Amino acid sequence: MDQTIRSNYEAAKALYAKHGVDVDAALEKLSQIKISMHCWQGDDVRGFLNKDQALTGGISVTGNYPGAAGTPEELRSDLELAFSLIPGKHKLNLHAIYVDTDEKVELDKIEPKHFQKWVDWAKEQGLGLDFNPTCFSHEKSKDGFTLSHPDPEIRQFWIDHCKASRKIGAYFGEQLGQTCVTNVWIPDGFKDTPADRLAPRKRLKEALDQVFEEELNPAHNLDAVESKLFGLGSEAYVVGSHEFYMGYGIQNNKLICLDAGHFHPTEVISNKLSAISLFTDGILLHVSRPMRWDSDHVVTMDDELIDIGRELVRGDLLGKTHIGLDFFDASINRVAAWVIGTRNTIKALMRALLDPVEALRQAELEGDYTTRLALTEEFKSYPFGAVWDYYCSKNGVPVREEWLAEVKAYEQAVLLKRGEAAAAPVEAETNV
Ligand code: RNT
Ligand code: ZN
Repeated sequence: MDQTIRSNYEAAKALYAKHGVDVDAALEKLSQIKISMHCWQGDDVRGFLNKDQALTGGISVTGNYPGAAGTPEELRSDLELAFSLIPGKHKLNLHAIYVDTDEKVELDKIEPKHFQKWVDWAKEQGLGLDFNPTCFSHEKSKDGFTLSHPDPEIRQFWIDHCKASRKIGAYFGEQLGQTCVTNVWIPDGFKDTPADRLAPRKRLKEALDQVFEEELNPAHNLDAVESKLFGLGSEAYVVGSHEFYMGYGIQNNKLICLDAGHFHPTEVISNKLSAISLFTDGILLHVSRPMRWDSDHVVTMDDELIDIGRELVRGDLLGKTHIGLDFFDASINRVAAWVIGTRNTIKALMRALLDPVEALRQAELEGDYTTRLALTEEFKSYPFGAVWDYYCSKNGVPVREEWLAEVKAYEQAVLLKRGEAAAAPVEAETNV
């Protein structure tokens, strides 16, 4: 290891030690945390099932940066580069539309075999897998409803799809020896004020009961449900609201998924973790960055990311929280987007692990809020960068912005040779 990196680390360690922070122990803890990196940043949420289907469901990718992955092989190649630039061993989060098969298969008929190539690859790469049914970008979701659709036949199609997805999740978990989280998110909702808010929620509740009817081994698969406040085209009403899934999750022992972009603009998920943790066995996070709406920008080191890390560490919630990422930006290099967002998430957790939590807690208990504020503010300029450089170097990944040169070289050698970008113009749809 570079001598400067090591000596900077030793100096930083001594500073943190003064406040009782054991930096080596913090890094050991950090190395145990797996981030579930989402595959869909690599191809603008297109997938390989119905490649001509436009992205629907009230989510949107803007930008036309060249080089989006067009095949599973291309996506895996991009992912391999991204993972090689991120310290630690992590997970990949797949969506059902990312099937890798020559067979023409419908969503309600997907089976583990259609994902075998992903499983083989994950084994080879030492990665875990998570999964999601894809209840959007499909002929049968075109009027904006899936599991809560008034037509029982359409509803059944989506129920069958979600059931099939859970089995795939369980297969991933069993094959890879680590639990797969299968997360159900549906876009269902109304653009304008509904006449009946209750009926769709009743239908959704009943549909979910059917989806989750079969008991699966929790060591292989855990189910999660993801709420939302509004989407494009479902501004007035979303069937699967926060209250709906908080109730459903607690009553039925499902993980509640909190997506950072799915609440009112000034509402933060960091402040929800301690409360929800008291009533559930586990939580799933979709770490994202909303900008004025659920825009799914690449995660940056902003106050909310730091606060999410702090809450997980201070509430001792790391053991029961599954940390997934959820952003999609087609206006920058997509591999870089993964690297920036994932490195930031890990770095924010590291910062939280380096906080003088005991000293802060003590000050708070004594009513010494002056010390609490003073320490908090001074720690913002403590040399966590030296610790991060050491951690990257120790894990054999590029230090600081050195990773960018690798991404740029890959862009020249591979991405720019791929032709047209995947994202279709969406201006007409995004006038919000
Ligand atoms: C949509 C949800 C959902 C999706 C992914 C692609 O608002 O956040 O998690 O982003 O399933
Ligand atoms: Zn999400």
